[in-house]
Amino acid sequence: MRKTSLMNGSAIMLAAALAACSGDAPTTSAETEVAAPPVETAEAEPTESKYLNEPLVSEIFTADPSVHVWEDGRIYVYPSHDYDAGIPEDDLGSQYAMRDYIVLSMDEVGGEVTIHDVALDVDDVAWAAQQMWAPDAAHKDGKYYLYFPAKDADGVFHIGAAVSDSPTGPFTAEPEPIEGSFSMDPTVYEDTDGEYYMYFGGIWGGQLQRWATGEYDADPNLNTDLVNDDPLTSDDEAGQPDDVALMPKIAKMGDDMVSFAEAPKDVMILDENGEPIKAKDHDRRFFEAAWVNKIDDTYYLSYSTGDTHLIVYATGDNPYGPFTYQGVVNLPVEGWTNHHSIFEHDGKYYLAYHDVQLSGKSHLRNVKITELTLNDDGTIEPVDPMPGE
Ligand code: FUB
Repeated sequence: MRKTSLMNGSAIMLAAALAACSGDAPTTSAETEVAAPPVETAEAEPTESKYLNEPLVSEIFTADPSVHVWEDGRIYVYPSHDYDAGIPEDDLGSQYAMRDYIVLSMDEVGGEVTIHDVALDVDDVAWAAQQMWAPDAAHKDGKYYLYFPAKDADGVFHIGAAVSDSPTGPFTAEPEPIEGSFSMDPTVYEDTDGEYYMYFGGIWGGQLQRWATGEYDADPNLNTDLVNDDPLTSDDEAGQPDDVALMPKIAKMGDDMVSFAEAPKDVMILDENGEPIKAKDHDRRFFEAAWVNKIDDTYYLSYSTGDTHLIVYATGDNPYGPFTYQGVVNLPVEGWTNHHSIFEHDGKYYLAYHDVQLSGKSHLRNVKITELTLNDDGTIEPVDPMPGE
C-alpha cells in the first residue's frame, strides 16, 4: 500500500487534483491513502468556496457513489471510475465510457481515504463490451458482491454480478449477466429480515424505455422517454400527454446473490393524490439512480430526476412499494448528472454524491459526502451542494 503526503486546504487540494487528474485511461495499480477534507454540514459556516463539500479524492475521477458500512465498521464507497475516452457528449451518455471499478474506503467521514487497487475491469467480464456504469455492492455470508451495468457487444445494457472474499476486490465476474436483468444503475438493498432486493433501471441512455414491452426494442426513435411528450398524443390543454412515467424495477435476489428469484416488477411512485407520477412531470418522475434505505419502519426510495438534475425521494411501507413522492434530497450539482447514496455511520446520516468541481466536465466527476438532516417528522432536509452560488 502506498501513502501519498497529506494535503490540507481546498486550494492545495484543487491544485493537486488538476495536476493529477489528466483524464487519461485508468492506470491506478497501488492502493493509496489520501487525506479527506473536513465534511461540512448544511449548518456549517460559509467558506470562500461555492461548494458545500470538497472531493473525497483527487487522484482519480469518481462518480455515482454507493456507500456501505460493512461489519468491520469501515465506510466503503463503490463508485464509477470516470475517465476521458475522447468520445463526444450526447443525450445517451456515450461520453461515460468507463471500463473498470476502484473502491474507496475510510474509517470515518472526514478521515483518511484509501484508494484500493482495481476491483474489476471490463476485460475480465466475458459478456461485457463497454460502459461500466454506476455499481453497487452487497455482503452476505462472508462474501462480497459487486453489481454493475455494462453494454454487451450489441450495445444492450444488462446487469452483471461479481464475487470476492474482500470488500475491495478483486471481484470475479459471473460469465453471463444476471438472467432477466436489463437497463442499468443497480442497487441491492438488504432488508431487516435478511432478504435482498435489486432495484434498477434508467431512461434515455439507460435504455429502460426500450424494454416497455418486455423485449428489447432497438428502434432509434426510442432514444429517450420523450416519445411520451409527443404533442400528437396530448391529453391536456398544455399539449402534454398523461402517460404514466416509466418506473424503476425491483427483483428479489436468489439465495446465491447472483440471480433473480423472480421476474422484475415495476416499483410504483405515486403523487400526493395516490396517482402514478406522469411522464411529463420531469421534476418528480424517475430517471435513474435508485437507492433504498429503511429508517425506523419507513422505506425511503430516492432517485435522480435526470434532466431536471434533482435527487428526490418517496416513501413506502414495504420494499415493493408503492412509494409516495415526498420531496427533494439534493438540489442540482455542478455537472449534468446527479447520483447519490444515503448511509448511516455512528448514528448520523450522510449523503454521498458527486459533482464536477475538479474537471468542469460532466463526464469527469468527483465524489463528495455531506451530513444529511432527518427531521423529527421523517422528512429529509434538502441539501444545497452549491451554497456559494
Ligand atoms: O455514470 C454513468 C451514469 O451517469 C450513471 O449510471 C448514471 O446514474 C449517471 O450518473
